[in-house]
Amino acid sequence: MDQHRNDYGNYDSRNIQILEGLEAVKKRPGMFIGSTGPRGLHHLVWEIVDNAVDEALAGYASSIDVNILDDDIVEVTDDGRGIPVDTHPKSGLPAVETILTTLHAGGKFDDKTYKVSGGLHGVGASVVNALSAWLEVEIHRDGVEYFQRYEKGITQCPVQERGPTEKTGTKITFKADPDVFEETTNYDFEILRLRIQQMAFLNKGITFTLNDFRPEETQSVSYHYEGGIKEYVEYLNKNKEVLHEEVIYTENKVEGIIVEIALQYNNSFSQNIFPFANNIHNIEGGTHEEGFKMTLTRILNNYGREQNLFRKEESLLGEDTREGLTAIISVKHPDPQFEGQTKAKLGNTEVRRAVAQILSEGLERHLLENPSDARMIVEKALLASRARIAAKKAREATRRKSPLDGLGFASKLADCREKNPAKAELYIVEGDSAGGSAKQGRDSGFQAILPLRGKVLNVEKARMDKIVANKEIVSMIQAFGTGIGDEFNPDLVRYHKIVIMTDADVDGAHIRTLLLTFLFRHMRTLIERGYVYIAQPPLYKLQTGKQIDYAFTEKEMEEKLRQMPKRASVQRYKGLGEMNPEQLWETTMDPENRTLLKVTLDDALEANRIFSMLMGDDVSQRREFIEQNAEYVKNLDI
Ligand code: 1YM
Repeated sequence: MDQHRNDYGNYDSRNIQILEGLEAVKKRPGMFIGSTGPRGLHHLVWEIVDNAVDEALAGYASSIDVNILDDDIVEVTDDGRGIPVDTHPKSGLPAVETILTTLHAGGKFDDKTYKVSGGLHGVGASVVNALSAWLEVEIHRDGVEYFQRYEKGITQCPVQERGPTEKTGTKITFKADPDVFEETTNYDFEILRLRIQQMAFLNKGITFTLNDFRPEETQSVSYHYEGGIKEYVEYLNKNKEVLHEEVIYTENKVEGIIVEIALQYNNSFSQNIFPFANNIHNIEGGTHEEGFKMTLTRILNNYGREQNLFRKEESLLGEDTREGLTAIISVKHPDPQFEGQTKAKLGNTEVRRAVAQILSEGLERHLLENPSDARMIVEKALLASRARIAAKKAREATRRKSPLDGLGFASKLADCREKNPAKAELYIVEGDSAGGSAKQGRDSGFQAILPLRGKVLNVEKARMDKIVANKEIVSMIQAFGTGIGDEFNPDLVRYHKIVIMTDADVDGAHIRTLLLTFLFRHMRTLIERGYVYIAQPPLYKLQTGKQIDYAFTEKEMEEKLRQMPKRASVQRYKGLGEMNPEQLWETTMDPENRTLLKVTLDDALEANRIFSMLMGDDVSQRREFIEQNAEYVKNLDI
């Protein structure tokens, strides 16, 4: 086929440019959508939804529907003005065809309009088109219905008029190209649902509907939050005991930047601040979060001082004012600059000022109008401050003096010889007997073993002074080398693989959840950097004569049993302790054979909610979750 021939039978320089753009996307899809794995696949949906959200934020659309159809087809509809179809002066093509076939022609069509919504990649609909086996657009605009179809990004027909219409809006239907998304083209309802719900929270007043029409899994959800992020904070605090009934909410626009802030304190000890820029969660924070923290500390100190709530010499540090805080900061900026390791940190310096100004006004007013809320909040921060000072001494004991130094009171660590963190592994093992097997079975060159004997503290219910008094936690902090609290420094971590190895029973699952909760609440960066793993010991040993094999699931065991020539004996491992050192090495610790599950936190907000639920006080919520997610909990724990 002639690469440069267009659909109207001839070719021109403009068409060559389009094809070159398409080729660039197809050659390096990862550059445009991050990956061609499941993440990249779902990203296609977000690119199209973002355009619909922009139309809604501009005030023209009120409903956005996402439908998953059979055969991995997705359909996104809005009730906005419809993408324009008139001829675009530069390309000489209809506007709709231009935005669907030209790279970077997304919303910045002319400088009058700007995209508010837009993912990390923010590459626009043309990339989705290029990476789709086919894509169809249906437009209802000015009383006429229009249609166009593309295959692998190439226009199949001129824009067609299909007759009169009463509605207005845009529908884009596409099928991801299986030649590009080789791993999978199957959409995960839960991934789509979570992000759509989040978009509904972040963009108040818009109705989002997600329908799964696939025959096996027909289901449907709809979200509409009149209160926006105020309702988001209520939702995040749902399983917690709140300190004041009303969520503090403030919103304004300065220098073209829209800022919305919602916050509410609960009686827990963890801080949960979630900053967003243009609907993207910035896990590394940035200027909006800095402006927020700075201002919160200043305002609460001022209030406490003015109301004589402090003992003399007393003042609040930032961390004191964030204990038990749930907050959403959402800014919408015409030209966001992202930086940091994951490009998920907001860099625009003017945002710091905008957030500071808007939070100052809103929070000061709320405190003055609600003196009982104000008192509760400042007193909670004061308690945190006093506990911090009390904890300081205890924490000093957790510092390692030198790597060779005896580890103080709690050392059960069997360290490895490797000193390069990138090559060193730490196994955290439940129980002394399993710890013993692991110590004998390991390769002491690069594998360290830390057996846990006592009960791991539930940090969800403990303040720092109690945390640093827990022997098991202290021995972990010492082994990691990172410190904790305001001294926490992930760059000092001594192992880039921290492997949790517990029994495959209920107690093991409980200990694992406690450990993950600790890491999530106090060492989250280690998880974000991909240093935390879960070991997968086998559940069964199959033996015929001298031949031994292992199975990790019941299904695998049955299958292997069937394939064995003679009758085999089956042993179900109840604990790690039942394996001898060689078996433990072979099945679970040998890098050549083992499987490790990496713990990821794709959605820190959801993980946060789940941890609060699993570890908090509300038993009925927890039971319901476990019943609904039994399989999931068994496999991944979070
Ligand atoms: C299902 C996806 O893309 N909706 C959508 C897109 C546009 C408009 C309306 C729109 C924008 C403008 C004027 C404007 C876009 N138009 C363009 C471009 N839904 C979906 N709804 N009229 C309609 O920005 O001025 C880009 S996106 F460039 F053609 F105007």
